[in-house]
Amino acid sequence: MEKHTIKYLKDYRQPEYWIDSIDLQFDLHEDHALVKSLMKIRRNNEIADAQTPLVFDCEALEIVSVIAEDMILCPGEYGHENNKFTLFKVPETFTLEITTRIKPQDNTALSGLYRSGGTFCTQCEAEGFRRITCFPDRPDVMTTYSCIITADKEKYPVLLSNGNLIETGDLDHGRHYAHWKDPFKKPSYLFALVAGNLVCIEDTFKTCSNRLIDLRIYVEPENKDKCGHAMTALKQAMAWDEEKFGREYDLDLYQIVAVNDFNMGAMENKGLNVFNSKYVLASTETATDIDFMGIQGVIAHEYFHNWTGNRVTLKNWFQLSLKEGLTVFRDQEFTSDMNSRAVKRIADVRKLRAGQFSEDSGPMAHPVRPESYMEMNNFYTMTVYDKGAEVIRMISLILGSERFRQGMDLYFEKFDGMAVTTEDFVATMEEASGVDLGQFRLWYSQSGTPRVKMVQTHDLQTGTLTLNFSQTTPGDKNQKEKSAMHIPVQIGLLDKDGNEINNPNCGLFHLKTKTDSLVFENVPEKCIPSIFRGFSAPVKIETDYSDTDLAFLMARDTDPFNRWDAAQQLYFREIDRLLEKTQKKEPLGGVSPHVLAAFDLALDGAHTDRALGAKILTLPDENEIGENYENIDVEGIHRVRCFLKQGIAQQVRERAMAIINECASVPASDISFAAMAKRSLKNLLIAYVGSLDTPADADFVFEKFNQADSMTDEIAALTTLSQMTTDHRTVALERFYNKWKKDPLVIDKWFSVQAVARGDHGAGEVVKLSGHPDFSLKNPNRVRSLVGAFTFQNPMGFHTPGGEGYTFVADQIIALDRSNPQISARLVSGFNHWKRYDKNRQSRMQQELKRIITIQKPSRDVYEIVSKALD
Ligand code: 0A1
Ligand code: ZN
Repeated sequence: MEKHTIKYLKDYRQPEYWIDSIDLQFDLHEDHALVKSLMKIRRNNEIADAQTPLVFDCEALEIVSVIAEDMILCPGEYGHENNKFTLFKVPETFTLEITTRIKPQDNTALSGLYRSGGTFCTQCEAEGFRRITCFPDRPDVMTTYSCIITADKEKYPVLLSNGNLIETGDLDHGRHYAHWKDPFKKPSYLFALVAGNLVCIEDTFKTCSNRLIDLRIYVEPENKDKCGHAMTALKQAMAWDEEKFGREYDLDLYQIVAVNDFNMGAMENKGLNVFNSKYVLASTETATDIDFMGIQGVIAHEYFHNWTGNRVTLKNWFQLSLKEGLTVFRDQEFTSDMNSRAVKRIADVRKLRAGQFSEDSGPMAHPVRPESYMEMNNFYTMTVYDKGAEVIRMISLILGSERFRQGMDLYFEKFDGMAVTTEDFVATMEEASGVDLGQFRLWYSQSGTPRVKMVQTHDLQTGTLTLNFSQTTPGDKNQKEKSAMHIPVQIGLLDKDGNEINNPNCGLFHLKTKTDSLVFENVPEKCIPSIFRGFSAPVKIETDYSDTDLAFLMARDTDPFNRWDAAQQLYFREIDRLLEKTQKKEPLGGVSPHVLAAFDLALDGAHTDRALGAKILTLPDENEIGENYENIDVEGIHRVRCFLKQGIAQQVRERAMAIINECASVPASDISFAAMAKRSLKNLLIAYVGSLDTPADADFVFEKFNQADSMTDEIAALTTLSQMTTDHRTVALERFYNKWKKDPLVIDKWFSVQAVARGDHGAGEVVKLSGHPDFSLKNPNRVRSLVGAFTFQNPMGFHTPGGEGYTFVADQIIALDRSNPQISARLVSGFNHWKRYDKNRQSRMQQELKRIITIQKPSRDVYEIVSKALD
């Protein structure tokens, strides 16, 4: 087996040579591309001397020529092995010209220069630039880039790169060229090039200092009418960053290109973002409200990177959260300001609990600032992104918004144009605020999710209410023993009527030791504490609330997040009770009256805030439920969740019908938040009704499907139908396919709907779909829509006791690993928690993991995840 080496943060050294400038020339052809790179190189005298060889990264490159200071070098005069290019002796400063030949048309890994349909495009983060040319491909080498692209004019009329367009012109043989220059120094991961037959929609934005910026979104001609929402979002993001963070855009041009084949969501290349078309293209016929929100969020995310990531960049990849955690925090705040803060917070916390908490308790657990990695692409994780954002959120809470802003201003002032670390960020926050974040730094270095327990003692006689807190974090491979964290707990007290009690100890409590108590005086009457308001820290919370307390908080808490969270706890408890019964083979009886009453009350509340109402009325999904248990009972969880959903549906059917009708009138073209809220409440209630699965309900949902005039309603009805036993199911799926077969983003949805439905029927349907002519392992979106959705969102199907689901996914992983290791490795994590299942499933999953790792030459990406899972 090939040995894959591990890189350690502790081994970080400065680069030995700086590249002050690079002039790139790309000659693009159908069967190859020639890349000429002319670099001005300067020794880093702080750590290198005349004996220090120059070592560049290179991968999958053919070196055509090397010229150092006008001298042509022959192959013996430089080294080229093990993905390194070496010059053994070089002067202090010199120019080096390297020409490489690459094959974009064969690049199925979608890293480096590749083709998506008829378009050439690049993806250089994290280490793709080395697949284009020899270079010190690390983020602390910051260079000024120019780029000349030549290509056939008819096939590739649009030629783009970073920065400003300097010149264009025609060449012989029907070719043409464009010359781009980026005035800002940048690391190689932010380089980008696009060449294709694209059209653009244009707009402008006037900055706070009255500069007019040209905005362009490039897409394939047939999609030109689907870019309006993305453009609106871009302008909203530009205005918001000026207002909230004082950040103005710096170039005169901002370009976005949408491509169909992309490994991730989007990429923040300087002045030339490349996007997965899923996060650009939208019309109300083809995109759901969730898609619209996703586009707004991702467009903003990439835009915000211009300051948090590009102008201030990373010293090394271990610091990834410096840009990603911070930028996610910024995009979350943006979305909150544009829509509803509570609803956004609930969505983010759900994602964190289901995804990041589970990562934190599995074999891939790592701190927000990882200490080692085998393959960097495996560390674009929820821990780095989402827990990273929580860490920034806690800093802003601890400092307060004013001092946080001062800290951010100082951060930009001190580090503009530099490559820095999370430590630089935290130290700057301390410097600007005077707040000690010493213990807080553990959030960056210690992995795992802390558990906080709160027990109340209330002496009504003395009027003393004490909240006794304790915290523990389970040990793992990163640290066997965990230290106590600095955990900010946002607290309020509610009297029996739901009014806020004004007590000096309300507000922010800093839990810093293993145990601590917070004592409230002058509380002579029964009251309910509301803790971790707004989810003030990314921890697992255990409390001594009674069911009545939870129902009270669900109905009355002034903090909307905690109203939702109380509902979740109430559902979890009910599910736990039912689960115990199934495990003891006792009859389930009925749903507890207090749960039904609480649900009914929440339906009342949904009239005033539909979006929040829809969230409160949504049951946790099977993965979220499973996350509460060390040993996961796949069938039990499925069974009791269905039981609970049907029990509720029976009880509220009449009222649900009334609300569904009430919400039916909203026009499809209305994508205001209020309109989206109506649709989400309506479709949630249709799903409850559909869960009853009677012929009459099936007719009702089928009618909704046929009447739908927006993709939101159409896909919602189709999803509900696809979980029912009715014959309408087949008709609807077929009708949907025929209607949308020309639109790949909609067909992705068609695959997903089926991938997540009917897990209790086994994996057969999904296996069959993988043979559908529209299924392909070449397109990452398609893989995610079928195999990803099945693996991660269909626990019953994936964990089919006979192991067919495991075998199917492992087959896909093995096949994909040869073409696209990044996407393949993502799927492996479906097996990460194999030790938490029953013996039969454990051994089947283990067997598949072993099969994957014993294939000939597994990629570094897949090898790292599988070996950690098996360890
Ligand atoms: N920096 C991008 C995400 C991204 C990361 C890696 C990629 O290729 C391996 C591509 C995109 C972001 O945070 O949006
Ligand atoms: Zn990002």
